[in-house]
Amino acid sequence: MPANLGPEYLAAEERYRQAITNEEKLAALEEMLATIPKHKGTEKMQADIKRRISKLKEEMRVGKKGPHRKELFRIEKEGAGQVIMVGPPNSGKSHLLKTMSKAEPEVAEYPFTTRLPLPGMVQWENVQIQLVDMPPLTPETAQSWMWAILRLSDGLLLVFDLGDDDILDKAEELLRFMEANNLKIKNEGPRTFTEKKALCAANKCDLPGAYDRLELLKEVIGSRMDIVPCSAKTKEGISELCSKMFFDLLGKIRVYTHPPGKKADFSQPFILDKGTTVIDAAREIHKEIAANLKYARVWGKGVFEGQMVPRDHVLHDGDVVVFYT
Ligand SMILES: Nc1nc2c(ncn2[C@@H]2O[C@H](COP(=O)(O)OP(=O)(O)O)[C@@H](O)[C@H]2O)c(=O)[nH]1
Ligand SMILES: [Mg+2]
Repeated sequence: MPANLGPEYLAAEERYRQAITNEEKLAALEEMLATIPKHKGTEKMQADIKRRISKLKEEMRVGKKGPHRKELFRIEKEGAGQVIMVGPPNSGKSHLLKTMSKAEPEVAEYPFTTRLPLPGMVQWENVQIQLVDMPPLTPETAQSWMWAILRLSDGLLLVFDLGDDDILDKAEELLRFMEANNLKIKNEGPRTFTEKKALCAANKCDLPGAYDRLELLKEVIGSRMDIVPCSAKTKEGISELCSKMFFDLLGKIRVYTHPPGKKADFSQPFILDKGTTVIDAAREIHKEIAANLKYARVWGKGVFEGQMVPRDHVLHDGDVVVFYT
């Protein structure tokens, strides 16, 4: 009997072939099992997928416990989110990390100075963002662990050099190279694990002719992502870059809360996803609060001071919410 595999199954199977991490493999296998037509002709295939799932789960279980199987280049996430820098050599990735964090990457005029990923914490207002410096992403230098790191990240920061006359070619080359390696940029709507949000840091805006090249860059890639002109050297645009990383690339907001009758501590925000409702926020902050929530009051955007709001009220950056249980 022919298997008659549908497009959903075939797509999941393709994702399985392209998966790099165990989590990606498992997600794809489970989707294959869910979408495979259930009849006699596919019984062997179903059994085979089930076998692969349990083998992988066992590997992941053992790997987590044992000290030897740790993934070599997994970068432990910290702060509001993990942003990985991607770009051609010499665009100023290491210099940006040095300017924006306390990390001490090597910055040099000659290319290929950076050989390993280096994370640093960027303090912006009252939040921290993890920014990771990487070796350049070119066909000559890319290695499989680099793709894995990009896929596991929360967002990509594409760094280009506004002082470089070849900036357009280099930008297009990088995007093409990423697509050829199954990493697409997608800033709107739901994403699969081969699609990532991206923001562009158009670095070295202090150099002559930078703003003319910026206009050209906007024409070529501006429809696909936001572009922030900045300079690792003069710090121009760095604060806007951080704000866009937090609100747009990571899609986060800051919410403050305090027990009824007390004052809010504005140095201690709760970092939540954009679109979070009052009840979701309560769940993130304390399960017990969520379970017993009677009502909430909000001081902030789109409400009058201390307005009583329903559980599905959507919170905004800077809102203070007080839960009553
Ligand atoms: N004028 C200027 N030079 C920069 C800027 N950022 C980086 N550079 C210089 O560009 C060169 C390459 O920088 P680096 O951070 O090592 O590039 P990477 O290969 O992308 O990590 C170094 O000589 C830096 O000093 C900038 O904003 N303005
Ligand atoms: Mg570098």
